[in-house]
Amino acid sequence: MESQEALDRFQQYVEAENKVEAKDWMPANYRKQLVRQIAQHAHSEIVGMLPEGNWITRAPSLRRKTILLSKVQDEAGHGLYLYSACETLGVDRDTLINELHIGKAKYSSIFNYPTTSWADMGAIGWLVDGAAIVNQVSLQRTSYGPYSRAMVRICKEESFHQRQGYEIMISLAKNGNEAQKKMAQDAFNRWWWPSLMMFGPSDAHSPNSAQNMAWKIKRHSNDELRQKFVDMTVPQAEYLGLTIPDKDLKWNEATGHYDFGEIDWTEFNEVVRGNGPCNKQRIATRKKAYDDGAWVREAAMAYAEKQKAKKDAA
Ligand code: FAQ
Repeated sequence: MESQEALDRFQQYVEAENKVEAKDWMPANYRKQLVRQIAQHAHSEIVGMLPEGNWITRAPSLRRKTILLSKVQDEAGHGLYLYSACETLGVDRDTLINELHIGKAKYSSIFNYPTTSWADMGAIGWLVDGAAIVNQVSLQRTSYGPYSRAMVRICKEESFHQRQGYEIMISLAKNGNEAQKKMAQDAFNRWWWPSLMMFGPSDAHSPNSAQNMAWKIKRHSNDELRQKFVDMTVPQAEYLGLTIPDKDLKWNEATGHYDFGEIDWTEFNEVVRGNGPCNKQRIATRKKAYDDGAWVREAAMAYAEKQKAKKDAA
């Protein structure tokens, strides 16, 4: 049973901007919320490799291929930092991965959309990594130390990712021929709204926000971060000469922000429930990769045991 005194002391500790470390006392629900969010984040990085992985063999040049390959590998690294951060809270990786495979753990809705043209690589880097950075820069100040430190490292890499995506968009939308401009606009039309959905439900419908903001797990609300992303991205789209697929989007002089149209929450909820265009395919691919990799895990364990036995015998 957690005493009110311990809970109050914890609250004061996080309010004073102290970091909570793995061995510190923490409320059971704080631990549970962190495992939920960090695991969802880790799964997103790993499943997030799939839409772009689809284009590695079809990149238009050797330069583009090597850049995309490195980017996708970086996402795997982010997944590993995050699984490690989650393990510091006392859950093991096999449990987390199993929860993803059986549909118990969520991952970001964005990775359930198909990548149908090369311009999607530009749109993902620019918009999806761009949205991820807005969210993750805020999370650098999260109250849990291992998560916060993972975010600092991840953000450095994500900013490269965002720039490589924008550079693809410059080549296609600004410097490209008519067909390339059309391809860039089509990718933008398909990725704009799902990118806004990445920030989660509106604040009024976000059950986890109030407590997690109080504990400083989250530092900004879903709507605050979404607005920040819109304000940052609209001028970038204008520079590219792209049309924002939202007839309600307009600058609001009074608020100093862009107003934008209503997100299709029915679509968002369907995708989160597992009924997006690619949900089944994504999980099936992950499960197959995991099963196909069983021999690698077994070999690594056998090697570690052999080394340990040698060391113990010496
Ligand atoms: N998709 O109460 P809230 C990346 C769920 S990384 C699916 O507002 P919360 C890098 C939510 O889990 C992208 N589910 O939840 C990359 C909750 O469900 P539960 C991932 C969503 O946690 C780039 C329920 O709805 N980033 O992209 C989504 O306070 C390119 C109620 O929502 C992170 O995970 C969604 N979009 O706020 C990789 C960042 N939104 O568990 C490859 C860390 C909400 O109660 C290529 N996470 N849900 O059943 C966060 O900041 C937060 O968890 C939010 C959601 C903001 C995502």
